[in-house]
Amino acid sequence: VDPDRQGDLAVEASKPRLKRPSMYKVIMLNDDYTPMDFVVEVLETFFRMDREQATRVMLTVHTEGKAVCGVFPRDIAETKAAQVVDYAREHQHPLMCQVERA
Ligand code: NFA
Repeated sequence: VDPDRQGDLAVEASKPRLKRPSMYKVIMLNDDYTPMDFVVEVLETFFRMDREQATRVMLTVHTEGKAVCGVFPRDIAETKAAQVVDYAREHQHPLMCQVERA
């Protein structure tokens, strides 16, 4: 085989295994103790929401029990959920997030 053609043959020999990453929801759960303004700050900081959007999502969690904060590839969803929970713990708040397949 002409060495200059080897790369092309290798490409033909392997299937194009590109797939879009599976997406995961970061879901925030209500609790009785975390202050509303802290939740708004978390949503602004970790999910890049503006004040109005963050307030809306916070109130949805408060009244409905939970809400989706965002949808991300798995690693990013897991990292954001962990960052939120770690940050809440640093401030002695019981705020919880969970990750589930979108
Ligand atoms: N339920 C909390 C309160 O009344 C506010 C809250 C909202 C907590 C969203 C967690 C998530 N202080």
